[in-house]
Amino acid sequence: MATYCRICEPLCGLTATVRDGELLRLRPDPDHPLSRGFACPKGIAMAEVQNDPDRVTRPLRRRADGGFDEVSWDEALSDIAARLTRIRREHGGDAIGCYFGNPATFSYSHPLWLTGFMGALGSPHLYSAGSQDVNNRFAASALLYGAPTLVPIPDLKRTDLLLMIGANPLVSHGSVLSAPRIRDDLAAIVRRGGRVIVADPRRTETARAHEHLPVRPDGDAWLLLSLLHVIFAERLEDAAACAHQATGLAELRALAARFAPERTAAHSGVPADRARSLARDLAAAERAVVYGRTGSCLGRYGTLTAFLIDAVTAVTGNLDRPGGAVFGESPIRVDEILRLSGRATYGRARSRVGGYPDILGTFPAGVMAEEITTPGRGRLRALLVAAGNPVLTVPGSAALDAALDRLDLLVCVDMYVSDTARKADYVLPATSFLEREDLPLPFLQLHLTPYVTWTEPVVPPRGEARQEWQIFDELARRMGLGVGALRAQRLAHRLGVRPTPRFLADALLRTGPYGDWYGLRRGGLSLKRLRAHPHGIVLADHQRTGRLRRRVWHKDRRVHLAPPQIAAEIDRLAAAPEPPPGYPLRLIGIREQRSHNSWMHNAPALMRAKGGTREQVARVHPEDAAGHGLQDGDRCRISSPHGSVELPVKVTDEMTPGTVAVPHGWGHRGGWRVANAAGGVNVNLLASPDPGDLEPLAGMAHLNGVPVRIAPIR
Ligand SMILES: Nc1nc2c(c(=O)[nH]1)N[C@H]1C(S)=C(S)[C@@H](COP(=O)(O)OP(=O)(O)OC[C@H]3O[C@@H](n4cnc5c(=O)[nH]c(N)nc54)[C@H](O)[C@@H]3O)O[C@H]1N2
Ligand SMILES: Nc1nc2c(c(=O)[nH]1)N[C@H]1C(S)=C(S)[C@@H](COP(=O)(O)OP(=O)(O)OC[C@H]3O[C@@H](n4cnc5c(=O)[nH]c(N)nc54)[C@H](O)[C@@H]3O)O[C@H]1N2
Ligand code: SF4
Ligand SMILES: [Mo]
Repeated sequence: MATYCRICEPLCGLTATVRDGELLRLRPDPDHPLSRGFACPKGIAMAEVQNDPDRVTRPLRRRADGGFDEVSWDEALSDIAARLTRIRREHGGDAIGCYFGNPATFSYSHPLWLTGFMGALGSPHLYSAGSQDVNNRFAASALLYGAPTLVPIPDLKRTDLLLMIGANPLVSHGSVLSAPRIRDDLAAIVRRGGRVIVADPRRTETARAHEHLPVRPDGDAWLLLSLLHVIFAERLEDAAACAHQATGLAELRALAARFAPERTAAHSGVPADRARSLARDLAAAERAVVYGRTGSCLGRYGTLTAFLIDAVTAVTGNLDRPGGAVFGESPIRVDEILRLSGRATYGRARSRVGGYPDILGTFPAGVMAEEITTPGRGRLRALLVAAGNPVLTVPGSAALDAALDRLDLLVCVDMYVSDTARKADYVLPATSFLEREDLPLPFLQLHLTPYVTWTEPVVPPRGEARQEWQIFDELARRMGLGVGALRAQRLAHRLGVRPTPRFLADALLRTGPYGDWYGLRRGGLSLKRLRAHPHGIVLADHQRTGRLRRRVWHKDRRVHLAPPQIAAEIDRLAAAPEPPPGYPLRLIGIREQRSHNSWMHNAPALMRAKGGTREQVARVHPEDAAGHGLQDGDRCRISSPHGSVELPVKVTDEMTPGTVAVPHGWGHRGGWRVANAAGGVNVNLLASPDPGDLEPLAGMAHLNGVPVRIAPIR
């Protein structure tokens, strides 16, 4: 049976073999038009997650001794609804919060119902993994285009020069971009005579396959400003494109004036001559594009960096052009729906702790701990965590771990007793993606090749697992709340008008840009038509270009290249304080082929290694190892001003000197036995728990470029 993988963004086609309602195996789908028989080891190993004996399959209630009892759904939901209702009555809806993790975004129904539920409570306490990931990108788009949801993708199939900043798609398979054959797409650029330049502090898998540009962690804004400096100083900008598309060019030119490559080299790690030639190459290329991902997001200047990435693309005349950065169009107008329902916001509200601007209605997860511990009106007293494991993924997570004990109620909706769910009053069993119908809603406009698909569940839910939307719907019903984005919807919901997600999906497809308009347009999209195409439908060869004016939300329909927030960030960058003394090295993250954030370490197929089990290691450059008396395989202690962790060292010249890489999502203490046995540490203990240390424009966690020191353990 054909379905698609919902672990990461390529959404590869999978073929599921099912017997008597049980999943026997998953294989790559050779008939999927985009992945064409590709799937990575994680996708295949999802079969082990599906059938994992450690999966939670009945609601669990925590006992005083820390263990869990199985209870019925009715018992669990009645008690949770009663306790939430009491908290709401005594303290208001704004005492109840929700954190949704990365897997939530791969379900079309989960985020809709979750945000509808929070809307009904009128609570601002909505948090997500976005502040450890991509919220800076949305903030930059809000400033550039007036639309936080308008995120360009690199047109890999037609570009001649790709500058990639802080991404490793040969391992991550691409992010904020759906391109299941990205390895081939990158190779094809070079085959056409083009170039792929990978700016990264580590000589990654992607860098090894292409041109590596070694950089210093957290130095990308310096590098990008130096590129702008050269482009402007040498009059290389595409003046016609800028005059047509943008405002603020003269101001941007003035802002970049103080960032000559000779001055930025020490911060970016890129020698001046190399920055100069890179700027000239970007300007000279017929079709060029800059693309950045998590490595460019999780420093101290993430929004500025994301902004400058698009600014370089725009100034060289490559925005909204074939082979440049293009704005994908979705068969469901997600951005318009968010706008109409008042959810496409940036900075409409401010967090109670830290005063951070909201991004699409969410606040930074880095303030959650203090929102729980800070007294006063709006204190967070009850938290629902859905498809997230924040105890391992937010910065300075020891503070959150401790704060969770101060909650009146913690409910986790998960497939496992995760390291967070371990602390929950209730753990509610969620279906896996193989047990639910789906549509890749938020990814539709990020497809390199315009594409749409629908899948039915391939197996029935294990045990008593339920879909998240059903859980939120039922909780709302028991609390007498109406779920919905709009007031009228909520009222209708309370009166019993409860459209299913499937009904909504069909209506949105049919009335979307490719829709059948209920028969008015022959051959148009509907759920019925999609169901007749189990491998999905390719809608066009390329995303459309030349439509920027229609897509930009600023009133003047232009790209704003020099908003005051960005000018202020550039001042902050230029005045950057010295790092704390005694921490000479910089810590960065690393993703591995067989890990997926914190939740796939219980699949035995992903944990096997030559002669034993995989383990988490710190990668260190030979010079740094020698300087600290460390040899390959030694155990070391890595310390920051906020904490310390101990793990083995791998000495490798793929690191740049002065930089240490440690993967996140290890150090398990949940109900997943294989994962617990794998050992390792929670590297986010080294990041700052202080809300004051978040990036100002998007509340991004500072997880890359963290000052650390390293010492052998004798
Ligand atoms: N140091 C450092 N930290 C990082 C990062 C980094 O690069 N460096 N990266 C960050 C990034 S990009 C991200 S996205 C975050 C992720 O942060 P989180 O989203 O908080 O963590 P995950 O590890 O994705 O945990 C997902 C949880 O959802 C459960 N789950 C899986 N599928 C489903 C489902 O279908 N339904 C439900 N209800 N539950 C499900 C899993 O069992 C797991 O407990 O981590 C961030 N943290
Ligand atoms: N196998 C696997 N695949 C995944 C995931 C996973 O956990 N495992 N997670 C998924 C998720 S949630 C996401 S968001 C995507 C992320 O997708 P990517 O961002 O492509 O993934 P990373 O491997 O984290 O790549 C970030 C790169 O930035 C580099 N880097 C670190 N700091 C800096 C810096 O300051 N400047 C620059 N220029 N580079 C820096 C790192 O060395 C690393 O190579 O991957 C997804 N795919
Ligand atoms: S790359 Fe792997 S995990 Fe990601 S969607 Fe494809 S098969 Fe799934
Ligand atoms: Mo992510």
